[in-house]
Amino acid sequence: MAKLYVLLSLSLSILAISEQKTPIVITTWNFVNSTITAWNVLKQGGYSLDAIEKGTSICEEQQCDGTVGYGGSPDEDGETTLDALIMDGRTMNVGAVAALRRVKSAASVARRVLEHTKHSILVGELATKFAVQMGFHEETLTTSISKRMWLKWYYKDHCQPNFWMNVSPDPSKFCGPYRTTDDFTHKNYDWLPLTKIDRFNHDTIGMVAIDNKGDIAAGTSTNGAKFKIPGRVGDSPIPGSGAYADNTVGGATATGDGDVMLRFLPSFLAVEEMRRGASPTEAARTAINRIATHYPNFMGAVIAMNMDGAYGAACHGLGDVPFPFVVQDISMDQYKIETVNCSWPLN
Ligand code: SD4
Repeated sequence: MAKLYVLLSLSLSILAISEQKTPIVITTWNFVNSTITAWNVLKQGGYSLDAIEKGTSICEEQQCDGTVGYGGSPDEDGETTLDALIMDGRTMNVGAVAALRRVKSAASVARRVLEHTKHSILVGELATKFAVQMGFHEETLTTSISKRMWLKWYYKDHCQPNFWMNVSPDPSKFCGPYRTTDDFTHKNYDWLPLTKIDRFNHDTIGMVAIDNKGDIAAGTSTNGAKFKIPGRVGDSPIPGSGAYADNTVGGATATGDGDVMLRFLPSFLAVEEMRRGASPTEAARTAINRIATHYPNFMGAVIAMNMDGAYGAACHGLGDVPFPFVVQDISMDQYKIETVNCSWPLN
């Protein structure tokens, strides 16, 4: 009997080892370098929050496809501003910055908000002041590329497309200052991506990681929407929208048309669906479906992961282009790029 018990528990533990999925990190789009960086933290027994900060920071430094970090997505005034979030699923603590000006390391500033304040989100110029107090360097986020992009939009494209609705510009100009009018001439921006999304036009980095202590963390970093109205805050720094993590369930992160997505807190919804027993894929689909019901033209994706390291994703509005995300877990020798088709039926 004792022998049988030993044998049984041995085979159960072998089963457990072979099914081991954590530590694990998942990352939106194919931001491979960020995934590798986060994985290196996890592999060495590091903390999930460190993996998220380091992984997203690399994307900021490398200006991942121009949509993360400095020198991308200039606003209407030509300035690049940054949004970032970091969430600790062990403590449910959050740090975030939104519309951060003149500081490159948005993810690390978000981490300082989490660790050195009782607040959750700091914004704009005053977030910059906080960052400087925390020892961050202030510098321009404009590059020759972002400057050229803005000059073309302003002078050649006459400030089109833009995010205004029901307004008209000064009659002598193509662009602002705008005034409200019922008889507006500007075309509404109907939540179509400004440019076709392909592998060279990626979006926000969102990451979820579980470390070898079983603690989960999630985070995001982005330079937001191209030619946004100055002061705009997207979904990425909003807890429950850009990302969410809860040690008792799992985590999720989102990318896409942030102004619309943040109205639905898709990351929170995905986590809550998993709490109710949904698989990560089902949970991500529910979150996407909720948005699509109201905004059939929106573009976005959600990736979700439970505490066993099972993960899934859903997306919408990318046309025939599948949505890629990167995964690395303890069972893999190397990261893996997964894709999900966006044309699953919306019911
Ligand atoms: C934003 N969600 O600021 C971000 C950008 C993004 O696909 O992910 N776009 O709206």
